[in-house]
Formats: sequence, structure tokens, C-alpha cells
Amino acid sequence: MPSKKSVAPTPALTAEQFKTSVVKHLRTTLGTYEEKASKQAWNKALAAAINEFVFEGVSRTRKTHANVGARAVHYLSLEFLMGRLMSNNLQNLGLYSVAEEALKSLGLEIADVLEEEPDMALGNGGLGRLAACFIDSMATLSIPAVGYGIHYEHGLFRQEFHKGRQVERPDQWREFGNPWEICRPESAQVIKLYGYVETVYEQGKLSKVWHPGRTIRAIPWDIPVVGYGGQNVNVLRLWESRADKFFDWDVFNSGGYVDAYSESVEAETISKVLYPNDETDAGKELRLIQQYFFSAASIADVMRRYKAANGEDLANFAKLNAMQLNDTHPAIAIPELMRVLVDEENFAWDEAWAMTRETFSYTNHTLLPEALEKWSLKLIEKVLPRHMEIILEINSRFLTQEVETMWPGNNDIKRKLSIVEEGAEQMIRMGNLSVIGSHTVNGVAQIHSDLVKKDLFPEFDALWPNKFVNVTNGITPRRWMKACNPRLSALIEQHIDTDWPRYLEKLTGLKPLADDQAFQDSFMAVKHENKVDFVKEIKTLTGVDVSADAIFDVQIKRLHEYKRQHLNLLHIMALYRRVLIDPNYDMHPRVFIFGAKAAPGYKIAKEIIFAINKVAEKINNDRRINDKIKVVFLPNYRVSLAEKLIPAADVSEQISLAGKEASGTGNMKLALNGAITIGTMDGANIEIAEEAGSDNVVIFGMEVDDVVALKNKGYHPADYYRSNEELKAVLDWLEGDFFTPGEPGLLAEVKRNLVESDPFMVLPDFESYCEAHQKIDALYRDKKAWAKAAILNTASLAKFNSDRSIQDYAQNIWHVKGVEAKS
Ligand code: B1H
Repeated sequence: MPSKKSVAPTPALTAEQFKTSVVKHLRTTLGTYEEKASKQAWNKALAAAINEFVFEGVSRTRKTHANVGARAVHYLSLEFLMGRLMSNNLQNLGLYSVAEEALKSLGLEIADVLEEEPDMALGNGGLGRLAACFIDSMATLSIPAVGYGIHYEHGLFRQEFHKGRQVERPDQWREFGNPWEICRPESAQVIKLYGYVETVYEQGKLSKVWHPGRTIRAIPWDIPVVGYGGQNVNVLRLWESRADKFFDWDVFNSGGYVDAYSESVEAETISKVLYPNDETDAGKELRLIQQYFFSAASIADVMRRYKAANGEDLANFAKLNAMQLNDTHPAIAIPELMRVLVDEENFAWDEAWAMTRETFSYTNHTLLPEALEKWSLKLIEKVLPRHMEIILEINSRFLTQEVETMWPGNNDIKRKLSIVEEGAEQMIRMGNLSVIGSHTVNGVAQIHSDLVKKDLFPEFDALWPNKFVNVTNGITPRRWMKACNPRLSALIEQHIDTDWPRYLEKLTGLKPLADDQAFQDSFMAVKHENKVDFVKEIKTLTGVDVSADAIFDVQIKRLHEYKRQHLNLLHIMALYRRVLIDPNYDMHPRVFIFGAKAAPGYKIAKEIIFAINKVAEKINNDRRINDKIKVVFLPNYRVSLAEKLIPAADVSEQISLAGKEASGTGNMKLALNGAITIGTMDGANIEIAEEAGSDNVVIFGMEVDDVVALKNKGYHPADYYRSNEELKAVLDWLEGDFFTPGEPGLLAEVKRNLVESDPFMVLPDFESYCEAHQKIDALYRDKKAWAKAAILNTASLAKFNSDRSIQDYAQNIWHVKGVEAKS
């Protein structure tokens, strides 16, 4: 048997000592005492005790990184979907068991204390969670790195269901304070907005001076990011907006006490709330201001640090600083760096431009046209007049020099590649700006990166053949296995090294056990225990009783037509109908589990949620089907709920229309925890099938080429509706009042949408999807075959470790190395 060394060195600390520390903090930090303390107070006291290690780590890491002069990474993202931090911090510090024992001796269950922590939901979905996994990996790999984002007062809304319909409630994550963050007012920045640009001649030189119409203060909050092993602790720096002059004293003194606050209220709106429109461009002035606000504050912060370490000479700025744009949301950072270099630091344009391009790289996360950001030229001109000039200058040099050289006299190509889109209203294409201003552009899974080159930016690829690369997404195995699935982690550690959370390829050591009866039994016993736990969660959240012996079939992700939750729904209805027609219909009992938030303004997505809830209500209460099918839609799906559900999942639904899901990351989390994927050849599903082996996933439906062919031929959903009797029957079912007794037609919009337009080709994939589900059912009934496939999924997923993604970025894009922090 291999050695069992641990990479998470447990600090030399006993449970007794840790208990003393927690109690000390309960009394002195929280101002309460053991007999009176609430769970919430215990949670805060525990956080304070943990922070003694965390903040030591922050200082240690900062000192090391400041001294070595290595290139640092700045990950700019409008979203960081962190979830809870406590269990992760305990795990990464190697303090989990010590804390568990300490709390036990105080009469407390650690799970109950962890439950008190609100989720930090400063993101919408995959893009924001990816940023959170990436900063975990950067810390673990000791890469000098800072995550930069916005300190939203309200994260993604809390979701409730009222009579089956989604209702949004404000998220109040900081209502009772946040023990993990430190305000750093000494590093505040002043951000300019609006106003006008003056051209001045000085000593025979022409220069531009921006006279802002107003200024806002940006205050940083630092959240420590503990790497695995606890040695390296990076920070996530989130900016909060404040009024520059807090008070208008004249107004205040003349009796306008309330009005004196008005400016501050307006300034503070900038970091008030996260836009909840996953994959749609909000196009709102406030959103543009959010983007500029945090980009400008972050660049000023990077400048300040550079100068503190290297003095005023900026010659090495780009050599020492990489900036990654997480989608186009921070693309305004490109003209901002140009503005700082040219206007404030007096660089010549060409030199500044070379530095800017050497600094930035850009990750594209989607091909959906509605997500590709465009800002009206007029709006940018109003909010950021100097940036508009700079963007136009970048564009004109690009078109007249680079494009003209490659395609002399070709105006069609110029029109396509221009940052400015001509039309009734001139628009600024942030994607084009990002490609032009970056040295490297990456997609997030192989197929997506190929499509970025082939369909989205083919001319840019021809112009710069080495600019476009792939970095397949990943997930941190610390949160998504070790912390969330302690039973499976313990089982794994009976057979392989305990350092698998750092070296996930060690999981391949489980492959020889895939056929081993005893290991199969233990593996499936773990799954069963996780399901038994989750049965209680389902009961609490929905009131529905389900059996842990049923197949847990899970679709968890944002609600979006392209992700096709309604394809899942149509299949559920078909199964239900089959059982009604034939009460002896042979199937293993199934629980279909959904978790999804819809953007508040996305009407059809909300109708799909309503339809699923109504169908669920009917099926769950229909005694005729003998509990063969249950359907639950868990309200308020979020990171902490995912952590409970994923270890209990048998089947992973990854059923987007081929070509639409850039990568997906839930697919990786579920497969790593031993769920079998039912999926299309889309995003990272393709690579999961490659790694796990095509026998161990169930693939169905059209591939990208089929989708293109059908579109070209002319797609008519009604043809599919008419020619498949079962499909027609279930769609018609949506029209009456079967699922909405006494209120016919409430679900008709979902049918109409599918039969009349079906933009994401649900109907053509219906038949093949139903067949795939038959395969799942048959496989599950062959207990040995299922266990083997599930084990091989867990054993084969090392590629999807976010450490591997970050190593790819570090080597191929950022050109940085890890520097281990030393005390
Ligand atoms: C992804 C987004 C996104 N792609 C705009 N694009 C947003 C776009 O609020 N906005 O304006 C928010 C989010 N999110 C997702 O990124 C992809 O759909 C997933 O397939 C991918 O796994 C994930 C991480 O790369």
C-alpha cells in the first residue's frame, strides 16, 4: 500500500488548545459566554479562532511575494461566487478535525455551527464559481495573485416559490457582519466619472486632460484565500463605492440634513447589487459604471504596489503584472491602462500600447449573441469621455495598420473587425476590444475554443494565429470532494495517498478497484448514506417524501432555454404518461431533482420553473404511480446547497443544445462524486467522456454539425410535434388544466414556445434523450455495472482539477511561477 503522507500539515495544536481559543473569542470578541451563546455567536467565535492562522498567512505571503519580484497575476472578475468559507478554510489549514473535536467537547456539532454561515453569493453561476475555484488553485499553487472584484452589498437574489412561481428576495449576506473580511481604507482610490476632455499644448506637446464631472471613492475589502496546506494565503480584494465627499456641509448647515446624504446614496449605488442576468447583456449605465469602477480601482492598486516595490520607473510594469479579464466585463480596463500610461505617466502611444497588450489576456465564456457585450458609443462618451477617445484611437490604428496590411482595401473585413459597430446607433463591441487589446484569448473547453476561432473570431484568428488557445475549465477538489463528501474522501484514503486533493491524478489508483466487489459495495454504500442525508434535506425544503433507494437524477444550473430544463420536463411527463397507461411499466423508481434560478426579467425561463413545479405537484400526489416518479424543485439553489446535493447524485443531467454550453463545471463536480452523466456532445462533456471512457457516460442527441445542418435545411418544430405521438401527447397535456386544475392554459406558453419557435431545438433531441434514459435505467439495475461506471468516473476526473487549469494559464498565458510563502 502506498505511503499516506499529508500535504495539509496540521498546525501543532490540540483540540483542547483550539477550544480555549474559541471560548476566549466567544467571551472577548463576541461579548457573550458559553451558557448564553447562540449558534451564530459560536460560529463567529470559531471564525475568529481560525483567523488567527489565516491572517498570519496573509502577512507571510505578502512579505514573500513583495520580496521576490516575481510576476503577479491579477484576476479581474465582476463575479466571485465564493459560497461559505469556514469549512474550506478549516480543511485547507488542516484544522478540521481539531475544530470538530473542540466543538464536540463544548457540546456542539460542527455541522450545525457551519450552517450558520451565509453564502457569499457574489456571482450568478458558472463564470463566478470558476473565478472562486481559480483563486483557490492560485493560492494552493503559491502563485502571487490577487482576485479583484466588487464588494456587492446584495449578492444574487434569494429565490422563493409562491404557488410554484419564482419570487426574488434581496440577499442580505452581510446583515450580521462578515468575519472573513478586512477593510483597508489606507488603500482607497478615487475614481473619476463623466465630465469633459481638454486638449492642452505644453512645451510643444499636445496632451489630454480629463475634467471629471464627479468622483467616487473605492474602498477595498480583503478576503483571505487560504491555499491547501495553509502555507500560502492570497487575497480577494473587493471594492466598495462611497461618496467622495461624504457630506455636503453647506446643505447640511442650511438645514437640509437629509439632502446632505443624497450624493452618498447615489455613489453607494454602484456596489449595491449584483446584476442577476446570467448570459444576457444588461446594457445599463449603472452596469458600465460598475465595470469601470472596479477596473480603474484595480489598475490604480496594481500601479501603487508596483511603484512601492520598484519606484517610479514603469519599464518593468508589464513584465511584472499579468491581468486576466474574466469575460469582457472588465474590458474597459484596456483603455483605462492606456489612459494611465499616456495621460498620467507620459508614455508615447506605441510604447503604452505594447505594455498594455503584454499585460492583458482575455477569457471568452460564451458564444451566445445576447451575452456578447456592446455599449452605445454615446453612453461611453458621456460616462467616460477620455476612454471613448482612446478606444477610437486604438480602433483607427488597428484598422489602418494591422488590418490594412493583412487585407489591403478590404472594407468588409474592416467593418467586421472594427471595435465600432455601425448602425442606427453606433455600438462599441467589447469582445473585439478585448481581442485587440490582449496578447492571448482563451475559450473554456476544447470544443468551445475551436468554435471561438471558427465562428466567433475567424478573421482575428487569421490575423494572429497564435493568439487563440484553449484552457479547459476545472473545479477545486478541496471544496468539491474533500470538504463536501467526507465519506467518499475517507473511503478513498483507505486505498490511496491522503494527498489526492493536491495531486488529483492519484485517483487513478482507484481504477484497479472498479471491478472489486468489496470496493464497489463500499462505494455504493457511501452514495446511499449521502442520499439518506439528502432525503431529509428534500423533506425540509419541499415537504416531499422520497426514497433513498430511487435513482437521484439531478439537473442543477441556471435556468436557461439553451440548458434545456424543459427537455428534462418533457421526458418526465412522458414517463408519467407511460406509467398511467400501464401501471406495471417497468422502471426503477426515480427522483428528478432540479435547482435553478431564472433571471428576474427572463419570462419564458420563469414559465419553465412554474411548469416544472406544477407537474411535480401533480405527480408527487398521484397515488396511481406508486412512488415510481417524484419530482422536486429545490428553492434557492446556491453553492452551499450544491455541496450537499452533489455527493448524493446518481445521474448528472448535462443536456444543453450542442454548441451552446461553453464548458459547464457542474458536470465535472457531479462526475467526480460518482454520478453518471447523461449528456450531449457539448462543452466539457466531450472531455469528460474522453477521460471517463465512453462506456461510462450516456451521450445522446445532435452534435454541433447536426445542429448546423438542421438549421441550414430549415428547422420546423411542428414537424417533430406531429410525427412523434408521445411528444405530441405531452406537449398537448401542457395546454389543458390537467396540471393546473380549474385553470386551463397556465402552462400553454411553454408548449407554444416549443412548437412555434423552439430556438434551442428541444424537440429534435427528445427521442434520443428518452432512449438515453432507458439506458440509464438498465444500467442502474445492473448494480455491478453501475458501480463500476461510477467508480471509473471518480477515478478518471483528474484533468478537471482547477489546479491543472491554473497551471495551463500560468505556463501558456501568464508566464508565472509559484513562490512558496516562507515565515
Ligand atoms: C458563462 C457567462 C455569463 N458564460 C454574462 N457566460 C453574465 C455572461 O451577468 N452577465 O452579464 C454572466 C455570466 N457565464 C458560463 O461560464 C458558461 O455558460 C459555462 O458553460 C462555463 O462553464 C462558465 C465558466 O467558464
